[in-house]
Order: sequence, then structure tokens, then C-alpha cells
Amino acid sequence: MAEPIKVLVTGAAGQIAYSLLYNIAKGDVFGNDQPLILVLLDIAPMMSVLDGVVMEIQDCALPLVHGVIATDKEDEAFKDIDVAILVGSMPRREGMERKDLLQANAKIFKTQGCALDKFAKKSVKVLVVGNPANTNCLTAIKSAPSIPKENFSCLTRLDHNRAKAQIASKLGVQSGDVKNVIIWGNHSSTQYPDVTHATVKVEGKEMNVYDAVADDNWLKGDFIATVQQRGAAVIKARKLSSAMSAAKAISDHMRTLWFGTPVNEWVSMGVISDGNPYNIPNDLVYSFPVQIKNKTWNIVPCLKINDFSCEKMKATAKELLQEKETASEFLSSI
Ligand code: NAX
Repeated sequence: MAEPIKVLVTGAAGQIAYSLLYNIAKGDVFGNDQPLILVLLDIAPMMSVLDGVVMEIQDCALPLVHGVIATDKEDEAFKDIDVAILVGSMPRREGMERKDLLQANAKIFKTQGCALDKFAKKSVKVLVVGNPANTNCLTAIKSAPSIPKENFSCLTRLDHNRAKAQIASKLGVQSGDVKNVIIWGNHSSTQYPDVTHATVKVEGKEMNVYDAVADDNWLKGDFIATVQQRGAAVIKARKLSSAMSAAKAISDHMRTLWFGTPVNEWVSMGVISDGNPYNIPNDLVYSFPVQIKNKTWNIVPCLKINDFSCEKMKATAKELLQEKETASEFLSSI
């Protein structure tokens, strides 16, 4: 059997982690022959809740779990980790402004970036989930200069999955029949869910989504708005943000990073932009279509971008530039 890998989940006493930890522990993410040491970080007041989570992990009696470390100390949590899934943060409640969320969380991701820099393996793969995920990811990158910035990504797979599900439901097919949707930009309501290059299998025949749906007004209107607003709709209904679907998306994201994308397929992921190949400003964590091989992502090149898409891609980049400015002003003032 392989050596165990050390997987850190922050916010481990929270609602996303409660679903996520089971997915990881039973082998759905890193494979059913990969032993794990689970490292669970939360804040001091949550330690008794975390004790309960540890008891439940033990009671699952899962053979891949070779150890569980629960702590509120970052030096212990980040020590020699192979993977960091940074969920812990203040979640957005109904009516909360994004700017308030940004300031509340920027500090956490600066501290945890520093802890990554100091204590983690240099090969660590870091996934940022806590919102605003793109900008928090950028803050963590900047705070961990000794770790390659390509090792960092942020979660837009939930938006990607939501887009697939909306198209499947419109056409009365299964989500697995829909491929190559794209989420461009920010994990926020300015994101651009794009199906220009997506395909769908209808009655055994592979078709372009635009041709299959044959309703441009819906694709350019309600479809985009529904995906953009889905998080808010879940909060309105549940009075809590998405958790089960978020845990599933995190598992999808990490599994794809670990095992790669199928040939001719891509997924959406927030990664650092260097300005290429779609003219997105550099030094932003922006969601792109990526293909993954050997645990390394590459942005899918040469996709034709029409004027409609170009405008939407610019709008979400503009929001990210503003978030970056707000975060860096705030972080330099504390
Ligand atoms: P919960 O409030 O249930 O859990 C968050 C946990 O993080 C709590 O246990 C809290 O004590 C802990 N925490 C706070 N500060 C911490 C710190 N400095 N170190 C370690 N732990 C800390 O929230 P949950 O519903 O689990 O959501 C977690 C985050 O995911 C939120 O920021 C939420 O907005 C974000 N989401 C991001 C998504 C994405 O697609 N990128 C989708 C789902 C979700 O909305």
C-alpha cells in the first residue's frame, strides 16, 4: 500500500466539511488505495464540535484513514501537508455584502498563506473554497512565496456543475451527457457560465448545446442568471449556504486535479492568470477551462470568443480587479 498522504481541511467543524470529510475518508477523492491522515483545523470555540466530528470519523471504521489530527493551531495543522482544502471562513449570510465578507476573510487567508509557506510541503496542492474564493486564493498565493503559484486553485466547480445540471434539465437528459461548459471569472454573481463550446448527447447523438437547446434567448438570459444566482437561491430557501453540493464539487475538483481530465474534456477552476491566452489581466485568480495531466493544469487554448462572451468575461475580470484592490488596501491597513 502507498504511504499515507496528509490532507488538511480547514473549517472542519462546519457544514461543508461535515459532508466533505466522509467523501475524502472513504476514498472518493484520492482513490480507494490511497491511505490518508486527515488533519482538521477549526477555531478554538469549535473544538468540542470538532471532537464529535473526530468520533464520527472513527465510528465510520474506514480502512483508508490511518490517522486523524484535530487542532486549532495552524503550525500543527499545516505541518508537512500534501493537500490543503481551505474551507474555513465566515460564510455569507442572507443580505450580507460581499465587501464585508472580503474583509472578514482576507485576514484568515493571509495568515494561512503564511502557515503554508512556513510549514507545508513545497509540493502541496491548495484549494481555496472560503468566499470570496478567488480573492482569498490570491491572498494565500501572495502570502506563500515559496510555494509555486500553480499549486493553488479556487473552487468554481460548483458553478460548473450547476451549469451542467441546468442544461441537462432543460433538455431532459442526464448531467453526465453534458460536457465542456465553462465558468469564466469570479465565483460570484458576475461569473459567466458559457456553453458556446459545450456539447450534449441527445438520443445517442453528440450535439453543440446551442443547437440542441435552440433557444438563444434562454441561453443568454435565464440560464446565465439562474447559474449566477443559484448560491443566493439556496441561501434564501435553506437559510444556509450550499453544503452538500459544495462538498461534492470540492471532491470533483480535487479528484480531477489528482487523476486528470478525460481526453477532449475540460473542467472549470480558478487559477492564476498570466494574461494569456484570453487577455484576462495577469495576477488575478480567474476561473478558466482547464485540462489536467500529471496533477498540473493548463488553460484550454484557442477557444473562439464571440463579442457576447468577451463582454461578460471582461465584466467579471473588472469585479476581480476591484476585489483585489479592496483586499490589498485592507491588508496593508492592518
Ligand atoms: P460554516 O460556517 O458551516 O463553517 C465554517 C467553519 O469555518 C466554522 O466551523 C468556523 O468556525 C470555521 N472557521 C472560521 N474561521 C476559521 C479559521 N481562521 N480557521 C479555521 N476554521 C475557521 O460554513 P460552510 O457552509 O462550511 O462554508 C464555508 C465557506 O465556503 C464559506 O466561506 C462559504 O461562503 C464558502 N462557499 C464557497 C463555495 C464556492 O463555490 N467557492 C460554495 C459553497 C460555500 O458557499
